This record gives sequence, C-alpha cells and structure tokens, in this order.
Amino acid sequence: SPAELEERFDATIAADQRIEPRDWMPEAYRRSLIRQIAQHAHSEIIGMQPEGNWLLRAPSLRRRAILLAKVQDEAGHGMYLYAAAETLGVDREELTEKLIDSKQKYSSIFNYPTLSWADIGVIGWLVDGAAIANQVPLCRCSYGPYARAMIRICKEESFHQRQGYESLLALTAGTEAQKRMVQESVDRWWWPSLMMFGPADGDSPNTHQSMAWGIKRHTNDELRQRFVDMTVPQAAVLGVTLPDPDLRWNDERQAHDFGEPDWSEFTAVVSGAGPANRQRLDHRRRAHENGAWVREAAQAYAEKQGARA
Ligand code: FAQ
Repeated sequence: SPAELEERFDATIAADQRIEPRDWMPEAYRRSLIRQIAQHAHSEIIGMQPEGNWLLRAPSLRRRAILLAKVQDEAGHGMYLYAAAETLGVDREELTEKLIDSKQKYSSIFNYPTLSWADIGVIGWLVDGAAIANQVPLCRCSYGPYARAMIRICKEESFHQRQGYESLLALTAGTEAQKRMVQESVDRWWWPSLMMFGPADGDSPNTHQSMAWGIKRHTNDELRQRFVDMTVPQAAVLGVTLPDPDLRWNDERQAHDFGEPDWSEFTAVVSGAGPANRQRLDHRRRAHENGAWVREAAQAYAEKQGARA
C-alpha cells in the first residue's frame, strides 16, 4: 500500500541507507534530486568553457596537456551526472534542452570570464577547492547513483585542486609581474567562489528538506565556513591576500570570521545577468546544434544494429 511504501522509504532514510532507482520514492524527493543533479551536470559541462579559453594559450606544452586533461575530466563528470539523473526517469536530451532554454540552472561561478593565465591556477585552487568542500559530503547522499558518481568525481577534483595550487606556487615563486597577476586573479575570484555554496542559510529554500532527506549533509553556511578555514592557510603559503577586510581568526569560535558576499551580485548572476551568462549559453547552444548530425548518426547506427540482432 502507499502508506507502507512511504514507511519503507522513511525507514531507509532514517537508517542512513541508500535509496536505489528500483525503490519507491516520494515525487518531491525525485524532483529535487533531478533539480540538483541536472544543475550539477550542467555546471560541469558549462564549466569547461572558462578553462577551454586558455587551452591554446597555455604557457608550455606541459601546462597545456594538464589543462586539456582537466577539461576532459569535467566532460566525464557531466556524463556520470547525466547518467545518474537518467536513473530518475528523465533523459539527457530533455535536460540539455532545459539548460539551453534557461529552464534549469548551472553554477554562478562559470559566468565569470578568465582574463589571465593565473585564472586557470586560481580556478583549480579556489573553484575546485570549493567544489570539493561542497561535494565530499555528497558522497554520502541518500540516493545511491548520485553518491557513487560523487566518489569518482571527488577523487578527480582533488587532483584538479592540487594542479591549480601547484601552478600558483610556480607563479608566486616567479617575477613581480607574475605575483601581481596571481593577486589580481585572487581578487576577482574570491567572492564568486564563496557564492558557489549558495545563499545564506536563512535564504536557502531547499536546505531544510534536502537535509531531512539526507541529500545534503551540511548547510550552505557550514560548508562556506569550512572552505574559508581550509583556504586561509593555503593563501598564506602562496603569499597572497584574500580581499576581505573582515577576515580574521576568531579564537572563541575556533574558526575565521569573514565578510558577507554581495548577494545582489549573486542574484543577478543566477538570473542571467552575469558578465558571461549570454556567451556561455550561446556557446552551449551552438555546440548542441552542431552536434545534431552525430546524435542522428549514432541513433541510425543503433537502430541498424538492433534490426540485425
Ligand atoms: N549558482 O535552496 P538553495 C563544479 C540556486 S562545482 C547557481 O540553497 P540547494 C566542478 C539553487 O539551485 C559547481 N544557482 O539550493 C568544476 C536554488 O535554485 P532552484 C557545481 C545556485 O540546491 C570545477 C536557489 O539558488 N556544483 O561544477 C547557486 O539546496 C571547476 C536556492 O538555493 C554543484 O552543483 C549557485 N552558486 O543548494 C567544474 C554541487 N547556489 O534549484 C569545472 C551540487 C544556489 O531551486 C571547473 N549542488 N543556487 O531553482 C549543491 O550542493 C546544491 O545544489 C547547492 C545549492 C549548494 C549548489
């Protein structure tokens, strides 16, 4: 009976066990997972663009090979995540259509331009660093296919974070101009990185229910705090200043106090008015249209194979 199904679902969540695609689940749980996983998948795919901008301008063959591998990893993450979303009864075509029609979101962070080579290192350090802080707890998400995809993704994200940091160590050991380039880049990326964690807890409509369902394990502000605490000592090693006059260690809380991100900027970027929103979506739409013949050919091939079998 429906009541028994719901009881079994609640018991699985209460026992901290996984919900699998074959299990009954409340419609709102399914919808919320599709929302979050699709948005996450779109972020990985759109997230290829800011870094892709530097592939042909990387300063050495070694840096180019590393960057190329990272961007390819991001395509792979998008694929795992679309596959996880498909287990909930949606298909990738439908999700891609929603992305290019602006009916589904992707992370605000990818709407900022990459203006210097240092941005590539800073994206690895701060953006992948924030992604890890946010995503490690998702490896324990109550929905099995999402949790398992996150395990593989987090391993690769840690590697991405280290390559970014290593590239910044090289720049900050370089000339005065290179050091200035890193500082200028950190000044631009710091606040948008803090915004990746989403709105402050009091303004986050989804957190309460997502935590009750074991999808999220921590609130947005908890993870933002964890990221700041993790990053401050790393900034000291690089010798860069984080652009926040309110940032200081609070001995009582055993954590850093820090300033408030500009939430009006966040709202603008999420609703389409960021510096590169238009360019990112136009590019994604063009790539989708240009790939139509590949999808048609693959479909025709699959049908032919099917007919033969
Ligand atoms: N940007 O109620 P909440 C990466 C939306 S990392 C845009 O707090 P929730 C790796 C939110 O969806 C980036 N929208 O929502 C990489 C909701 O709108 P909705 C991707 C945002 O879900 C690195 C509304 O605001 N990571 O790609 C943002 O409980 C380098 C209210 O917010 C993930 O997606 C934002 N920053 O918490 C790739 C992680 N924040 O959906 C390439 C998985 C919030 O109701 C290069 N996702 N919104 O219309 C999550 O953990 C959660 O979904 C949060 C938001 C924490 C992002």
